[in-house]
Amino acid sequence: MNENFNQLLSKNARNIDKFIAYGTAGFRDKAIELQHIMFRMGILATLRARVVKATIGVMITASHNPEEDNGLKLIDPKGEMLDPSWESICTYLANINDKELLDSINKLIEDKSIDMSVVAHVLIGRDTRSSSERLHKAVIDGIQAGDGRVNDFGLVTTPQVHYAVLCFNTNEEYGEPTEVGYYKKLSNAFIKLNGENGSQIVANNYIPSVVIDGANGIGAIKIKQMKQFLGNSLNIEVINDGNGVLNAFCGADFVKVQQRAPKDLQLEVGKRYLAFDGDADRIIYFYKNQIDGYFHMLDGDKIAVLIASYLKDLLSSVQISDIDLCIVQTAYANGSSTNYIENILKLPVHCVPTGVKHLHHRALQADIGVYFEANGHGTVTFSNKTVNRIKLCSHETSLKLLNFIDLVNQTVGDAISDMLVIESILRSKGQSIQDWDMLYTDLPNRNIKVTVKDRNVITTGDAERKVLTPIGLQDKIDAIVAKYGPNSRSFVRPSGTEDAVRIYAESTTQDNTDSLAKEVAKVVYDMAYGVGGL
Ligand code: NG1
Ligand code: ZN
Repeated sequence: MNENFNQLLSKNARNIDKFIAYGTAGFRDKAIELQHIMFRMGILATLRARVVKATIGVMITASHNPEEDNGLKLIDPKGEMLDPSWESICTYLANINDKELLDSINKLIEDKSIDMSVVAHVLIGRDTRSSSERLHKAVIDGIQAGDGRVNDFGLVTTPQVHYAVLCFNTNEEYGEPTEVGYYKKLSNAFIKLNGENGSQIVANNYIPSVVIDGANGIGAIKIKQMKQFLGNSLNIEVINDGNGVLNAFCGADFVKVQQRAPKDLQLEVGKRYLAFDGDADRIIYFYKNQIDGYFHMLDGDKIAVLIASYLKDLLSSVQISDIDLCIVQTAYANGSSTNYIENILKLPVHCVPTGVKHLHHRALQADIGVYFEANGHGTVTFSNKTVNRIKLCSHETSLKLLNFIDLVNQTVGDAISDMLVIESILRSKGQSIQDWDMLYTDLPNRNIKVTVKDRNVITTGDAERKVLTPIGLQDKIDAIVAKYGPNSRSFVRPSGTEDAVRIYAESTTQDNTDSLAKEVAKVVYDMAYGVGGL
């Protein structure tokens, strides 16, 4: 450790005696409680970098959560989420006393036989939260305490850090590990697919203009920077671009959970809208329907279906048919989407627990894995074998596929990349957002949460679709669901990012769905507070 270790430690002392765990998306809590965690994770990042002998990433963000929250995610060498086997080490280091810290680090070095002479290269980025700058300094202190080398990306989106980590670790084969490199790679691919003057060219029902709700976050800043690289290929208007409060009544999470447009936005028929979340790794599309005049939303499920059906068509036109193309979802996927994928698209669909790491991991097992959480976080992974097969293919459409692959940020869900992917597909199909929406009709659904004393009393199985403990809770949920008839479904699970239990319900009408969600929430509440005999 660095000779100034104690000095750096005292700058970032642990003043809060509260347990915090590395959850679904790393650490996430009130920003004022995170200083010591950031410092310790900076140290840990240097150790992880030495173990894997590669560049590691750190992103400071609390994504779609409120401005006063913050968080930290660690990014492994291929740009993927931290290896789950290290999550317990993170949790352990985050919760010990300052006095135990140095000994614990030395023990970890010994246990894992970490070669401290290896150069530890850590790439770091942060979002626009007012606390992010201070917390970012704490991570840098940690990296210095661990004698690591910092590569400071400053203000960036989460997917930009994932992208850059992979670029470093592939010797730039994946792209240039800079922000400009990111913009160039994506813009070049988009322009090749859509034309330099795409913004002037209407393709049947496709109009080349979008309105982006930037959630008052980093995505708004970055898409504006990217405009100069995209040139005339797409018309982009950005709203909620930083003048308001981050994620407040706007952004992808607000639109998805509230099932309505961002506050103060008067939707116009014929316009295509989309919302990013606070760190630009989620995207949700929406519009005002010409026929019924209502707000309609196209979520991660509909995005996955659009992308998978497009890829299926392209693969068949280049005559590559024996490819394992699959879609990965979570229990939150709308039942209509799963039904459409299985029965109309006729593609395999896999359900995994919530959290991108689970989806990403399953997608990597396929030749082409399309994965999306219903909340709009997702991407596509292509195996090297598949990319090589497409490269060897002489059919002219294969070039289109290769450009498409370049447009995808394969490391993680990326709102900017996903938007460009979706826009390219809609243009290629000559479709409006309304045409796309007509693929299937979502079952009415509701997502609510109940605050409980200890969310971890609930454990789940079957990809979170069934409660294992407390015993008896699942029977109660089953009995409630049965009252609502076919196509009704509900499940509960402890959130990995908030002190809450989430309740999901789906049924044939919105009224039934809301009442189903409330009934299930009530049994969870009663269970948590000792009412109802569980
Ligand atoms: P939790 O709080 O574990 O439900 C939420 C999202 C996840 C994921 C993480 C990380 C829902 C229902 N859950 O996790 O999908 O995106 O945040 O941001 O949307
Ligand atoms: Zn996010």
